[in-house]
Amino acid sequence: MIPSSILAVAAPLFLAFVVTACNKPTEESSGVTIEHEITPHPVRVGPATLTLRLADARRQPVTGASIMLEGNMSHAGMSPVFAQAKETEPGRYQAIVDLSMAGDWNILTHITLAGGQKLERQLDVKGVRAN
Ligand SMILES: [Cu+2]
Repeated sequence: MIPSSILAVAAPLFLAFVVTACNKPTEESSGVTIEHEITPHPVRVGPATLTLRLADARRQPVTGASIMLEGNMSHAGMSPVFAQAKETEPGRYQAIVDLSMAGDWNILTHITLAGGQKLERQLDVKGVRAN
């Protein structure tokens, strides 16, 4: 077991690493599971609704988290799109992300739990269709 004081120090460093090397999938140390769903399906250019469900190791909803989304495309030279998720029911968070171009996107999910712990998760949204 790693003492929690070390995790508290390591978490911000890990966050910085993820932001820099954003193709690495994240491994959670918190036991929090994150399920996601994106609509419409298939995804098209324009506003997409991203729904995230957070549950703890006992499968209870994780409430009171603050979630910021950052959408990036796989090519260089395009500025990211940002969205803040709202908790629509306990443990369920929803955001509208404006996918402004057809192609492959990834959505970096910055999660701050009620206790201050930060998590990162990257979601691939490939093949967004032109309207
Ligand atoms: Cu683009």
